[in-house]
Amino acid sequence: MFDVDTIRQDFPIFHQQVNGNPLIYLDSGASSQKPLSVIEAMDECYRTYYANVHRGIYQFSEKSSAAYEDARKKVARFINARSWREVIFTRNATESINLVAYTWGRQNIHAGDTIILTEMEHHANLVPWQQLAAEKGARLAYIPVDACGYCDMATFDQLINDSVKLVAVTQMSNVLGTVTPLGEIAAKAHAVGALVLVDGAQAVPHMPTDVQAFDVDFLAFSGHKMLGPSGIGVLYGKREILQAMPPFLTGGDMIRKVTFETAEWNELPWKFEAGTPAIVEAIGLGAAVDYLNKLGMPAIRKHEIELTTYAFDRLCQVEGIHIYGPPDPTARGGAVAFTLGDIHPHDLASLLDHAGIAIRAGHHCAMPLHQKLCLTATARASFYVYNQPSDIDRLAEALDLARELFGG
Ligand code: C6P
Repeated sequence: MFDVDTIRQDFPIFHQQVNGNPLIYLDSGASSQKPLSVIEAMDECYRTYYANVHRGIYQFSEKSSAAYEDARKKVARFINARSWREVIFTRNATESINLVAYTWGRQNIHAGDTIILTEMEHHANLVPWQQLAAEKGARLAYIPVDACGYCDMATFDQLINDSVKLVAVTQMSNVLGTVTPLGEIAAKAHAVGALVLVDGAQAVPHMPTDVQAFDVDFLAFSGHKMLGPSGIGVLYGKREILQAMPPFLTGGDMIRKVTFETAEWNELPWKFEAGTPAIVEAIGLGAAVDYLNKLGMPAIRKHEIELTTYAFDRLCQVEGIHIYGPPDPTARGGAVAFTLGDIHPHDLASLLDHAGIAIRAGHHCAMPLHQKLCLTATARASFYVYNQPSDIDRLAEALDLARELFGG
């Protein structure tokens, strides 16, 4: 059984009150809270064995290096990569996607090529491709999102042809919650010789991930949304593709040999990790992976479906609410964007904050999607392992109160 009361005991942040109320944290889509095991793993490193990695021939450096590389192996197993060499540590999902755009993209995208995205991409998986397309004379095409928030796969079938070199899609929308049909997209993209990059920033923390089952070429995600610290992200890439790519940043650690004239690159994954990496953050991410594995990713997904089902039932009782995205909780994640009458989402968020309820309001870095929905902003509640139905009750009660106050 998924025991939220026990799980909450592991998160020090919930041992306090906000304005005299228990904290109701409904913004894990932006960043998750951290369990004690993550905080302690990082604290232990700083207190007892911290040193730079891959450099020192002394005990602490060897221990730090082993812990850093052990974290990589945990991440590789977590996403079912064929090898730990396919896991590159970056700062976040944004940097992971930029890495691909600047290296593979600059090498492989040419004038007349097409890059397919969806209409619900986060700016992190949109702006780098806009930049690349403008530089190379390539074209962006979008899989439309229908009125219920589902991908229009019939249009995808029309878009996919020999000019397509990359399909870069979110696995789960941070606004609509929509889960993208990755298997179908990857099969059809590969059939025309295109590569598939998946923005897993919202999905990897919330459901089992298997890069081999989906046969994706690149997967980008961030540690801070999956109980780990900020400052650490992951780029997974198929080994043969990573091997053929030029490096992203150059400098220390990513080289094998340097002369006054030239340099040879290190082997994978270090070829893409120039300079001193986020050592302690990687160790924290490893501890987060341990924690998620202990709960079990299938159980985490089940809990999220149950919470989302409850949220739809309960929030729909709030007069004037409009919830965006697929109504089927099994076809979506637990990011629930909504509007309440004509109350501005920022006003809603700040009113809820007084009651100790943290939600996000704005365009959630998905401005084109909001333009399509004819909205400037939405309010968004997003759930994770420490949320429970009573959090949604509190949210619904606060929204009722907001409607009375603002007359929305
Ligand atoms: N979305 C949200 O509140 P970074 O910032 O690099 O860790 O993650 C970027 C990112 C990429 N893709 C998706 C689908 C995302 O949701 C995010 C981050 C946060 O929705 C902050 S804007």
